[in-house]
Amino acid sequence: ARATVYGYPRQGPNRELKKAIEGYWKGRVGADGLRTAAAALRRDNWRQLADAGIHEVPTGDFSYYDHVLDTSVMVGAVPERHRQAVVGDALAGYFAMARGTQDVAPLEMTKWFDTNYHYLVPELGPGTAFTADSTKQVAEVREALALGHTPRPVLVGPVTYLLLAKGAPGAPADFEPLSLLDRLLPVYADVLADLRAAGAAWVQLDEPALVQDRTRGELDAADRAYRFLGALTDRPKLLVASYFDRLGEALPVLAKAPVEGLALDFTGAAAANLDDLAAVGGLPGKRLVAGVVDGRNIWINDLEKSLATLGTLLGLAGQVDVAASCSLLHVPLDTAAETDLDPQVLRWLAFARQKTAEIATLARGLSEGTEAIADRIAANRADLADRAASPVTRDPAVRDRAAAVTAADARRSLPYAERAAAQRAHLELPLLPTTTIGSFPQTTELRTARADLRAGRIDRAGYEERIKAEIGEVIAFQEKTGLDVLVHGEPERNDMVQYFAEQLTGYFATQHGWVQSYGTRYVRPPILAGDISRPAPMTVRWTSYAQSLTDRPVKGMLTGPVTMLAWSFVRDDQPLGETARQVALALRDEVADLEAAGTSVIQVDEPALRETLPLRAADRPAYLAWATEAFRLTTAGVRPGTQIHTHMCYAEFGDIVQAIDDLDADVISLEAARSRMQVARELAAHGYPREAGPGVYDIHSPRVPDAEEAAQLLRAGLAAIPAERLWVNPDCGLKTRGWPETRASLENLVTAARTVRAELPGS
Ligand code: THG
Ligand code: ZN
Repeated sequence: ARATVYGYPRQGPNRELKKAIEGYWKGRVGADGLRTAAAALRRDNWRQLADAGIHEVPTGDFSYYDHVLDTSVMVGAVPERHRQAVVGDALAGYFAMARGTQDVAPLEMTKWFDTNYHYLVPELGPGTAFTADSTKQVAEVREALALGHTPRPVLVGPVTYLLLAKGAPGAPADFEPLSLLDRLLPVYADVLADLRAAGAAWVQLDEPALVQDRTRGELDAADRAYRFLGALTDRPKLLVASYFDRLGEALPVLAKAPVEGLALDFTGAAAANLDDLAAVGGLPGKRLVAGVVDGRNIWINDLEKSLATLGTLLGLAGQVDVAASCSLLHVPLDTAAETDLDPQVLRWLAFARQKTAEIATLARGLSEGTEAIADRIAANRADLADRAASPVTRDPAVRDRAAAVTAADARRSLPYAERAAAQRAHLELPLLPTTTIGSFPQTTELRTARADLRAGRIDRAGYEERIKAEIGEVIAFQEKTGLDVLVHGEPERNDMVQYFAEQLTGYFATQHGWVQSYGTRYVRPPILAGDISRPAPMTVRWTSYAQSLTDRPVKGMLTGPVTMLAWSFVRDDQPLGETARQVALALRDEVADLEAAGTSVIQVDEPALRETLPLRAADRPAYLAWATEAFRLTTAGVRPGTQIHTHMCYAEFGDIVQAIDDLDADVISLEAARSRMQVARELAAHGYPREAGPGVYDIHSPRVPDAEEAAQLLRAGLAAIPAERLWVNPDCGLKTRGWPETRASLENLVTAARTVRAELPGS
């Protein structure tokens, strides 16, 4: 058995890649400088992998921005509007596709399956003509060979590529990108021939889209694709890789395809692949790459359990190799950089570098017998036992409280209609009330103040003076502009998850645990390691301070339990629903404290509710049940007159409208400006009974909508939702925007609300 990985973090130990690319964008680094920096990072990664005992290193997984975008370039799927830029300067054109320019919009970005990584959506149409450009893939193979490695190029497979694409602007509404398969396959054939000529013995084709529910037609397309590619004579050996779940109905298709290898995920629920594989008679004579190390969470592997799985698999394939379940792109680089983390907790963690070592150890154990790795197994057993028995992971008070939760705890005391009357009397808001989503611009001064505090250049009192001054300005601006429900602007928060994680017992923060979210943007997901409790109020002080400056209601702002889990590394030793319940109870206390301090409007954001939806429909009801229960547990303890808001920001709500309803929030704000209020119509079609604020201002662009444009969106909203239940707000928080466009846009938003109010019957 050999050890292998499908991909490695791209950024480098100190996010050197981010710095080089952003430097190139600002003109501080030339194209050659960027290429040199990137080559050095690839060299260091391959060296690290080879030294750890990885025998075939991945190539082509590196990217300046995104590997799906790289695939679009590889197959020549460059949208018309980016052609000119690409022809002029390939690198500049590449970034034009990724980020847009003054004149052209970028490709759309969306979530990579249920991870927090975002890819650029290929735009294809009936007229798309694919052409092979294997330059990048071939160059990386040559580079790795020159450094003495055995490269295995990793490509997005043709079926997944098409299933992730969308119709280009102007394509017929019923256009299906998968209909282009027969045109795309010869281009893959050209690339495979080039890779063989360059010296690649194996190529990996990633097909994670096949772990989702697929139609017969889509499974047939996969069958056709791999019969075509398998039948080619001028090609390397093919390893088709699946990950993020079990292959299900696609397993028999790929098992009988004329390819030399298959990679399967055996972690978590995907362990069902084991029985499924046995049921199809295994992979006789083929290579099976077994993903037994969790590639997207950060806990150490249970080596003995993995060895047992691997042992079973030995009887099911010609050759069994060991890998992580997916690319290591989704975990931070190295626990050794975490010098501030509790050393006990550190022993429970494996980042990319440690996972690589685990994979190599398992491969050795499989080949040479467990005695060869006896010392590792003993140490692993001790670390696992330490974690299981630690008071960090088991706090009896938290467990007793969670076990005592009743259905009534997750139910408001009165139905919406009666609450709404109490809230109307209490809040005295006009029709079409105006508000914002919570955050105001995170200025350079604020970031600098936080960095100064961390570095000891200013003390806590100095920092807090800065925050107070900012809150004062944000409140004064909102009063002057005429907004109805105000916010404090969140100047004290770095990230909406990290800020709370830092204050909850059971959570641990990293210093260098960066994970790519998109392009050069990274997040540092906190680690939810233990039972969760809240030692002290987290937000009451700043919310109360803001309320002391105004007579209008100031909204309290919290991140909901589902999003707290979705954007963290979550413990894997108990069901997610139990962890969500603990977080919900901690947040419930925060809600109670806010209410007791006089906050009558409290918003609990759940932007991640949609993105964590399980990949397979059969798994969704159970997820939605615990997710909505956790939200209700967070919010249901308040008085009828206290108004609960929530916020979500994804374009596709269609498949979770019922879940949105089940949250029983009094008011929901949603992203809607780009889709011209489509969400409002979807809510109306569902019969959504409560209040909603479909966004009338697209905050993802610096463009300022004028008052008439916002008024028109509002009128479109009114066509779906009656005035008594319609709110006026932007699409999302304003933290990524600058002050000038924020000021102008919110002034126009208030003007629009006033204009449309005056048009209402009876006014
Ligand atoms: N927080 C977390 N996850 C998220 C988002 C978030 N996932 C989805 C979405 N929002 C991703 N969006 C972004 C937007 C900006 C940045 C990262 C993810 C970003 N990062 C800074 C950077 O890379 O320079 C670092 C920020 C920091 O200092 O922490 O700008 O809002 N958890
Ligand atoms: Zn949002």
